[in-house]
Amino acid sequence: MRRAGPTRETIAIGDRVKLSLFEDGSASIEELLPRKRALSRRAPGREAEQILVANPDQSVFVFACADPDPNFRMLDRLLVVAERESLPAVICANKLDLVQARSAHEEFGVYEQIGYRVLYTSATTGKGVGDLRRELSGKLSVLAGPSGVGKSSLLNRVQPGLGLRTEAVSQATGKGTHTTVARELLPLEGGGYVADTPGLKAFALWDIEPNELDAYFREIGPLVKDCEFNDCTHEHEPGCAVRTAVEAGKIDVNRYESYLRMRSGETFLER
Ligand SMILES: Nc1nc2c(ncn2[C@@H]2O[C@H](COP(=O)(O)OP(=O)(O)OP(=O)(O)O)[C@@H](O)[C@H]2O)c(=O)[nH]1
Ligand SMILES: [Mg+2]
Ligand SMILES: [Zn+2]
Repeated sequence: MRRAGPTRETIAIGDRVKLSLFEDGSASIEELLPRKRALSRRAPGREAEQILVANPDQSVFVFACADPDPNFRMLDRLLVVAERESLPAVICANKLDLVQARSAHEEFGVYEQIGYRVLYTSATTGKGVGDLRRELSGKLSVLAGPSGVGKSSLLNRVQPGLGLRTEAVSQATGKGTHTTVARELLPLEGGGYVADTPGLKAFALWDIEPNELDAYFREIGPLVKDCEFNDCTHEHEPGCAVRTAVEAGKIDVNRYESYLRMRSGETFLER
């Protein structure tokens, strides 16, 4: 099946397949069943889609409050893909122990205001880990985010015994060291599965047109009908309801900046 061609046909974790079973107990994959949804990106360095996890019920986007500092541009792109796929998204603000709780709530609170659940956690102190465990229970979840933010550490706290390898952030670069190398589905004691994934160096959008973006920004979509021009790009047109909302402080300036960058096609770059 790998030889069958484009990456769309490659099997990813979470995929459902049809097997032929042989008498010696081995099996072969005969058919890839249609995907309900997928968390995917543009494959680094190739014109192709790369499926990170197929058929997840929910995604947990993990970022550190510090060490490394949160990359909100990447979070915004992950959220766009989740919206496109109708994939429920939870945000996890980890390493809460490294910052003042108030500043973390200010930074990540922007996402709570537009309707996302944000879990404030520390894999070191255990804070918020119970909430994460409950969130994961009974579903197929994917944890995704940059390297070094504590995805594997959190899962080790959620379920001691998983024994996932973790590694300190590099002092030289301030970045994670890409410790987790394989995507894998881990069965949870409380039911469900969670996919630990290798830290993302980049998360570029695949197959999303600029004019689709309105619908994938929860705070922008509902305003578009109030723009004067129905093909408004929300960049410079007069009578733009989106820019009016940004100027009035009703839409976060950084989210708007993310929107403009995605619109202009700047989706290849990490920052
Ligand atoms: N202070 C603090 N350190 C943490 C926390 N969570 C994880 N760490 C540390 O951060 C480093 C990276 O943690 P990992 O769990 O390996 O990070 P990861 O996201 O799985 O990284 P990759 O597998 O490379 O994607 C380790 O040194 C952890 O001990 C936390 O809540 N607080
Ligand atoms: Mg890891
Ligand atoms: Zn507009």
